[in-house]
Amino acid sequence: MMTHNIFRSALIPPPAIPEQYAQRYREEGLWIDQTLPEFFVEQCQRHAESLAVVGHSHTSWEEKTPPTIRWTYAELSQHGWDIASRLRAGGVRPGDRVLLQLPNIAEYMSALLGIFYAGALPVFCMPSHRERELSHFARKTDAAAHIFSSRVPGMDLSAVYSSYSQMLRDEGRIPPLGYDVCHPWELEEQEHLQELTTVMNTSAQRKSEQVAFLQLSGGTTGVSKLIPRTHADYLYSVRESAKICQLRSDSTFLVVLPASHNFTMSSAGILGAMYVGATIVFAADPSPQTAFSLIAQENVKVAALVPPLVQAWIASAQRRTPDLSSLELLQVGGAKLSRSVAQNIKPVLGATLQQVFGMAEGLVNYTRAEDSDELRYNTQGKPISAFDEILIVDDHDNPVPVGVSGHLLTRGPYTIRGYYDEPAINEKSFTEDGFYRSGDIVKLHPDGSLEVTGRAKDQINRNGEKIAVDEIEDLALSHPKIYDAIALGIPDKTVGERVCLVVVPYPGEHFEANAREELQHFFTEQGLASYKIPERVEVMRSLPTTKVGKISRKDVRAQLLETLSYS
Ligand code: AMP
Ligand code: DBH
Repeated sequence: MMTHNIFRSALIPPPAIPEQYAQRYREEGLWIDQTLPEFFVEQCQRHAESLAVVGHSHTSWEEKTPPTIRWTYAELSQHGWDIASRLRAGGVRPGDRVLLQLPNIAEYMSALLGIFYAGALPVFCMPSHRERELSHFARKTDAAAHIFSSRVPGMDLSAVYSSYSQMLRDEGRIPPLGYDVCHPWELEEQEHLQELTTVMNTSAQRKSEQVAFLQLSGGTTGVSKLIPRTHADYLYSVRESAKICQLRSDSTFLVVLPASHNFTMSSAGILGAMYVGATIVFAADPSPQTAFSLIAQENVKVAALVPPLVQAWIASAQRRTPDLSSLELLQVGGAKLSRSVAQNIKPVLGATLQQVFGMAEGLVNYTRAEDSDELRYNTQGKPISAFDEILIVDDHDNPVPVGVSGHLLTRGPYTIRGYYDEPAINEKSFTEDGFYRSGDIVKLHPDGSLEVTGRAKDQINRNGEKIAVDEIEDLALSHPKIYDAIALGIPDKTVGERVCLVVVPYPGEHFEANAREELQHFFTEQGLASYKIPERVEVMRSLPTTKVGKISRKDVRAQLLETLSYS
C-alpha cells in the first residue's frame, strides 16, 4: 500500500526529574527497566491462554446483545501486532504520537497495544472530544495519526476528523492520518511487524524512563494539558495499585468509565488487571442495566465508578434486585463521594467500597482493605507509596497542622514535574522544588489518610470529567454579542456539578428567552465536547462587584453561585 512519508517533529523533552531522585527510585526498586510494550508482550505470554478481553466490536457495539468478542491474552497480543503493522505500513514511525479515541469496545485494547508495539506514543483522548479538543491535541503533539471509529451512534467522527483536519491544513499544518477502525489501513503479508522499538527522546539512561504516552488533565488552569508519563513511573503505580487492591488472576474487571481515563487505565484498572492476568470486560454503555447483566454473566469482581454512577447503580439495584453476588470491590473516585452514598454501597450492592482519589498528573490515594468503616466512608485514603511526598499548606505555602484544611502539594516517584510543552503554566502549577500544586483542598487525618474538603482550582467536575472554567469563558467571549462571561459549576444530584454560564451582553445586544439554546448551538458549532456545553445560561446586565475594588472572578463566581444554586 501507499505509505506516507511525513516526518513528524520529535517529542519535546519533559521537565526532567533531578537525577538524585531518579537514582533513589531506581535503587529502591520502584522504577524497573521495563517499558509498557515489554510489559504487554510479557503479560500476554505469561497468561496466553487466559481470557483477556470481553466486549463488543465496533460493529456490534450499538446492539444490546451480549459481548461478541472474547480474546485470550495470546489473541489480544496478535490483534495488537496486527494494528501495529498497519500503523507502520501506513506511515506511523517510532516516536510518533497517535491520538487514541475509541469508545469502550474490545478494539480499544488492540489499538492500545498496537500503538505501543509500533513504538508510537498514545495520546489518550475521550470519546466525547470534538474538533476543538482534537485539533488542540493534534497541534500540540504534531500527531501522526488519529484512531477513531466512524460507527459511534449519534455522532459522525469521520466528519469531525475531516473538519478539524481541514482547520489544521488551513493553518499550514499537516493533520494526522485518520485511522478508522471500521476501515483499517491495508497491510501486505510481508509487512508484519515483529520487533519492539523504543525511541529515546532524551538522554536519560534507560528507555523505561522515557515518556511512554500523553495523558490528559483538567489541570488547574486553561484548556486540557498533556501529561507526559514515563514507562517506569506508570508501571510502578500500576504494580503497587494491583497489590493495594488485592487483585488476583480471577479479579475480572468491569470497564464502565471511558477506558482512556487515568482511573480506568491504571488505578488499578486495565493495566492492573493485565498485571495479574485477569479478564477485562468492557461495558458498551455506563447504564446500571448493562453493567448488572455483565456482572452476573461474566462473574465480575471489581468495578470502578464516579460518584454519580454509584448513585444510579444504587437506585437501580434497589428497584430490581439484580444478581451482584460476584462483585467484591467497588472503587469510587474522580469526584467527592458523600458519606450517605458511601454507606449504602455494601448493603445495596454487596461490594466493599474503596475510595480512590487520584490525578492523571500522578498521585493516587486508596482506602485500604484493612481500613475501618470510618476511614472508608470519610476519607479518600492514603497515597500508594511511602515515597509519595505530601504537603498541605496555607495560601502562603506554609504547612498547616494535622486536621486543618489546606492546599495539597505533592511530589513522588510517579508524579510529573511538569506538563508537556507548557512552560508558563508549569511555573504556576509546580513549586520551585518540583511539587505539583493539585488545586485540591485536603486535610490530613492522624492515621495519614487524606480527606478532600474543597477545591481551589477554577474547575467544574461533571461526572468526574473536569472542565476548566476559563476554557468555557474564553470561548463565550468570542461570541459577538457577549461582553463578559463567567462559568461556574452548579451542584447537582445526578452529575455532581453542571456547567452554568452567566453572560453579560454588549450594550444594545439582547438574548431572547432562548439564550440557552442559542449558546448551546454556538458551542456545538465551535466543536466543543458536549459535556462542557453549558446546561444553564443566565443573562445579566452586569456582574456583581465585590467589596474590594479589584474584581476577583473567583469572588464573583462564589457570589453568583449563592444566588443561582437555589433559584
Ligand atoms: P485530573 O487532574 O484531571 O486527572 O483530575 C484529578 C482531580 O480529580 C483531582 O485533583 C481532584 O480534584 C479530583 N478527584 C479525583 N478523585 C477524587 C476523589 N476521590 N474525591 C474528590 N476529588 C477527586
Ligand atoms: O480523577 C482522576 O483523574 C482520577 C481519579 C481516580 C485518577 O486519575 C485516578 C484515580 O488515577
